[in-house]
Amino acid sequence: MLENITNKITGIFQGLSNKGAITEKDLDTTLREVRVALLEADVSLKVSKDLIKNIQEKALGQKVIENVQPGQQIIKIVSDELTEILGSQSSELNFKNKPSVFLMCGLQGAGKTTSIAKLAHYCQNTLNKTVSLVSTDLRRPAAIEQLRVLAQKNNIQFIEPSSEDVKDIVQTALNQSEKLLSDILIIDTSGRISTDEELLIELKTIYELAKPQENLLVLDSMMGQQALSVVEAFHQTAPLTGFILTRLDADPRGGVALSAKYQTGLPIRFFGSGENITDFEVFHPDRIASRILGMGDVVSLVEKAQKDFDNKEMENLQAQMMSGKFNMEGMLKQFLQMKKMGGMSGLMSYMPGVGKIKSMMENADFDEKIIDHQIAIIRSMTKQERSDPDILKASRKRRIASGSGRQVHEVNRLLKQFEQTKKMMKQAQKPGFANKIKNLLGGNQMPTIE
Ligand SMILES: Nc1nc2c(ncn2[C@@H]2O[C@H](COP(=O)(O)OP(=O)(O)O)[C@@H](O)[C@H]2O)c(=O)[nH]1
Ligand SMILES: [Mg+2]
Repeated sequence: MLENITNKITGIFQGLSNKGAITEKDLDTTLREVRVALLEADVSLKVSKDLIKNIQEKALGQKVIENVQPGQQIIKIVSDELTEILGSQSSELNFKNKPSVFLMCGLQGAGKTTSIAKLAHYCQNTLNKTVSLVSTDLRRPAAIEQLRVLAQKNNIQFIEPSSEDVKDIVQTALNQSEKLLSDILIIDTSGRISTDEELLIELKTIYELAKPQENLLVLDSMMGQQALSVVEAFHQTAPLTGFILTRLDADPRGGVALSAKYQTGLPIRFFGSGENITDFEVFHPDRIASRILGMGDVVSLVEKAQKDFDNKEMENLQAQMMSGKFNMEGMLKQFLQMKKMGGMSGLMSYMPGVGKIKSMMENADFDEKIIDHQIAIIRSMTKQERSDPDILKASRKRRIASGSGRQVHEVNRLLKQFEQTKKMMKQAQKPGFANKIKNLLGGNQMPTIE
């Protein structure tokens, strides 16, 4: 019975290795689709180009995973790359000062005032910080009233503008928030349809006076290709520390996030997902990455296949062990595979029905470093020694020990372990062995191999 299984597994594995690597043709076809997906998600042209180039380099030559089309596998690589770009920096807000000053900037209608109320609400209710708000938006009288109403409705301290001069307003707010013992002062600013001189000069004035710990640019998800130049203009005027993305509910593609992050390296802190005060969430890079690609299903499919692939490689090793041709080369492969799958305990989690052994091993405090030592020892053996360990006598053992930086008794221990494994494998081929293991594991938990 076991022999049949062995042949079957080996067959599958051979089919797999014949498939080889991702070809340039696979890559071209898929990356063309990815390019369209990026542009449709409003990732800026320059960023899309750069990304495609990076991904091209990464994907070429990667091994093909069985049951997955190369195209699908490339999508996974793209998604990983996007997640990395979107999430490679921590998004903790800076609360070092008291009060910590947060400046919010952005174009008119981007969602600054709404986001300020949301952020204040989040800081008060989730982070237990006290917040004061002030508005410097003197251009639209309704803008100050908007913030005042939002503050009152949500029990947030509102500081009345002290005059018609932004410098005076900011200075007074700094003093007052300090007296109020606020943890945070958030300053609202006025926006424009585009980044004109006047807007930027005013922002610079406020920035230099307030010296904010956070300068957050509020970006509308729907702003499209314009995003890069807006980010650049603001960042040059008053160095940003991060972004808040709004209207992700209206435009769930999120390409703007990628452009902004890629261009500056600064984190996207939060996103707005509606008009209510609680429609505000901490930004999760992986979710946005699959949104941008619009191919979330493919990503999880490939992830699953990757796991199956590791399982297959494992089964192939088992097959080799049981075929009686087991030698040191096989043992080395086994150790390497073990390490790849997260050491001994990781390896166990791939095998169904071995919960008992796993907890036994954990209790026994298995030293994962031993695997590294054993790998080093086998690597110091010649090809002949690996295929026929019987020839290993004292002088060879000494050479191997010094070659691998280990002791002779460790070489001996490895050889003993090898013999034991081999013996166990031989027994496994005898009828009734499966039942023995079954009893050992308790009942019907025998690992099954399809
Ligand atoms: N659907 C949706 N609407 C939003 C979001 N953020 C802001 N808005 C709306 O966008 C409009 C402009 O927002 P506002 O905060 O006044 O923009 P400001 O000019 O930058 O201060 C308001 O009607 C908000 O309710 C969001 O995340 N989702
Ligand atoms: Mg406003």
